[in-house]
Amino acid sequence: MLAVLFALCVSLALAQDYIQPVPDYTPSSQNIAERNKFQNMKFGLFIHWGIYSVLGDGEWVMRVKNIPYNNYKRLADFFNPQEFDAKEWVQLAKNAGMKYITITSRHHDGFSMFNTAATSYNIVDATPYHKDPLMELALECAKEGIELHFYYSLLDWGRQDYGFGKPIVNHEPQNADWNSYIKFMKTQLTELITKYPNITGIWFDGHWERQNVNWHYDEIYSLIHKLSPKVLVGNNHHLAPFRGEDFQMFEKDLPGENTTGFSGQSKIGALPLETCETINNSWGFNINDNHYKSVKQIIHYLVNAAGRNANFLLNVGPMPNGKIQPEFTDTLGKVGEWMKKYGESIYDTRGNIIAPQPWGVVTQKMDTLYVHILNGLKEQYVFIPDVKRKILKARLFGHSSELKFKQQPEGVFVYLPNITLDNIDTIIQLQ
Ligand code: FHN
Repeated sequence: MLAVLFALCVSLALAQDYIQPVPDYTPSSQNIAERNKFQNMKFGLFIHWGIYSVLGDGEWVMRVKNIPYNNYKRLADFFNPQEFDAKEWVQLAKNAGMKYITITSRHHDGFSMFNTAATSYNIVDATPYHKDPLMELALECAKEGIELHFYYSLLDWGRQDYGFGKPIVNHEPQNADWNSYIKFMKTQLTELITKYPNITGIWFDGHWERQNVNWHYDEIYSLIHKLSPKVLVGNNHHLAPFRGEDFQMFEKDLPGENTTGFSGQSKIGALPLETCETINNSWGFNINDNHYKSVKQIIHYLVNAAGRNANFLLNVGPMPNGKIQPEFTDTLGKVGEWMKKYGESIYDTRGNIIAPQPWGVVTQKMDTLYVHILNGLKEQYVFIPDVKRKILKARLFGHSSELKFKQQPEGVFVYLPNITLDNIDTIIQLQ
């Protein structure tokens, strides 16, 4: 984690005002429909899984532990996830109330977790497993109605043509082969989009490592949209969106906040939003990390994101045998129970209708406002400012009896005498 922050600080400090070439872009009607669907899904499972999981020390282990690339590559020999079961992962996501999965197809270590002809450094050719788990996952997702996005790292610590650590001159690394690297990425992205059924998103990461190289987004984004107009392009560059992107993501912070230092320059744009966070403190499997978030913390993150009009992408790092540890599956199951009961106030809603309040947030679907009281109240009423439309009815979610309320030009007071607030979320429905 420290290494990530360090890398980010260095890269931000070195950032120049280089303007990336981006495509002329008018999203197709399929793309607009997919964006809408994406916003309706609200909750997704992020998966960081690669040969690094063998060491149980996170996905940055090669850099953090200074492992030479050629030594690190040997991990492929031990990566044999015999217990991997795509059905189990998809059911886990479904039972948690998640509607999509975003999985690492290739992280910064450059190892491809899918069957690719572009490099033999991939799970089918380089590990004793010899199978393609991403294909199994894609088929299972398609069968179960779960959408699948691929995380794809722009940064590569090992390839010669990327030239990690080489000086950048004229927006290209020196003593590397930048054109070859761009071509390599285009080949892999073509494989991911054309060979795997029903892929609806590419999640780029690593731009921040080289802000002043020419990433050829004009070619890359156009290629993706040409191959499949419905595939949503997002890039975790921690900046305002570039033209050609279809959603904007935030890392370890809600949109508009910057408690972890990733979002200092992430100006919120007009695209659908997503924020990602881990279930403990690590993205990839970390055997030492017991900082498990509670069910309440996760539900609060989800509700707070929805109230700010963002999806929540919650990460787990599966173990090298292909299993997801019980601490995670247990929490996800409990989050799913909550979603079964209260999901109506989250799915298909939109947020940012009313600014977040000290007590919580508001989501909206058609004529209903869902008032989420997350943080307790000082008084026996809740005041919801800026409610423009006439309120006809107020009631506690799941109850038929009506609550007293008073609507004034500045907002609505809903009275809650003798009501014990829920420890997680008290939801009031305003019609
Ligand atoms: O360096 C990566 C990190 O390993 C992880 O993938 C996260 C997920 O948002 N993104 C990068 C840091 O911004």
